[in-house]
Amino acid sequence: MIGSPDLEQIIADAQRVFANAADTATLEKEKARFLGKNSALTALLKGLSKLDPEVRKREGAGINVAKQRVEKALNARRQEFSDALINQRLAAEAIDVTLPGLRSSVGSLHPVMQTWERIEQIFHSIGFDVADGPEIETDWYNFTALNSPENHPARSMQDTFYLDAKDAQGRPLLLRTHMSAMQVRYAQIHKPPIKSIVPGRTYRIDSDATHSPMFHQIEGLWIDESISFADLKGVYIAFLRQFFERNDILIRFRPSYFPFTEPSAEIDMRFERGKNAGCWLEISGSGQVHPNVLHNMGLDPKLYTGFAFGSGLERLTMLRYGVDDMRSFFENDLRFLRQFT
Ligand code: 2NL
Repeated sequence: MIGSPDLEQIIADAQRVFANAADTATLEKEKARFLGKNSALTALLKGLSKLDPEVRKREGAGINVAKQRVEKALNARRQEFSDALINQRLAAEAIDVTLPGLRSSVGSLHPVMQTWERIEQIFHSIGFDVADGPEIETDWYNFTALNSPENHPARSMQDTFYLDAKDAQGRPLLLRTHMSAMQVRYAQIHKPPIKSIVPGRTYRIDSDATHSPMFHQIEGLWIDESISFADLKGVYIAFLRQFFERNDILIRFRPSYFPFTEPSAEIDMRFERGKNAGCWLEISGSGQVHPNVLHNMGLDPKLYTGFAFGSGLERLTMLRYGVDDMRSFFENDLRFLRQFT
């Protein structure tokens, strides 16, 4: 029966049906039809028992060959499905080694911090020591030592952030309103000549386009046997020229009042060329250290004199980069901040 039309038909049917199976589930279902218990091939094999041994042997061999060809067709289709699956996976998981790597972006210093570091570096280069101290101060260091009378309006709750807590001596604690408090601490533990700058965060109840409740201040102090306003002028103009990286800067002193200095002056500056040319800008407070303050530092006012100044870092940064609203520094808008990287 080898080559019998029956068997050839079964093989041809199986080959066609397997080849047309759309997926593995269909293929495995069709396998039962051609090779399972109720298939034509199984029926033929069962029928062999009724035949003579001679005939049975010959026909059995033929049926087995047919069965092998059906199985071969089945396995070929199975192989096609598993190849397709692997190829699909390979395509999906392909790695493009030419793509740029993923890397986390590098941050940068806030513009006010850049000003801070720049100023430290400039003053350090002309012999000033850099100091830092507590943001929570005592009433004594922030006001009393600085010759601010007990009933001075700057002490009122409106102008300052007071803490509920008190210090060990029961004295009121507050957020420092200027860096002068730290200058007093510094002067108490150093001997003249005292040449220090103290940059830091300061706090006042003040909030509009040119004032922020927290702002950064840098204060400078130089005390020795004969330090005068002339030294202040020389130091400050040298600082401004380095800070703005230009020489066409003029400054002027405008009489003012601070409890901790006498005489006191505002320092105004002016660019001779370019943006803002000819326009006086208030840039710092300054003065000769008041004798009472020298005394509170533990220094003899008859022996020593000195100058001090206090400048806002935000203000200096605004002028250097042409920023016109101080609040931009505190909004954390990356589109603004990235301009300073
Ligand atoms: C301001 C004004 C100023 C000082 C700060 C000072 C420090 C000591 C003694 C005397 Cl220890 N004076 N500092 C002097 C004059 C003005 O700052 O409000 N600037 C933003």
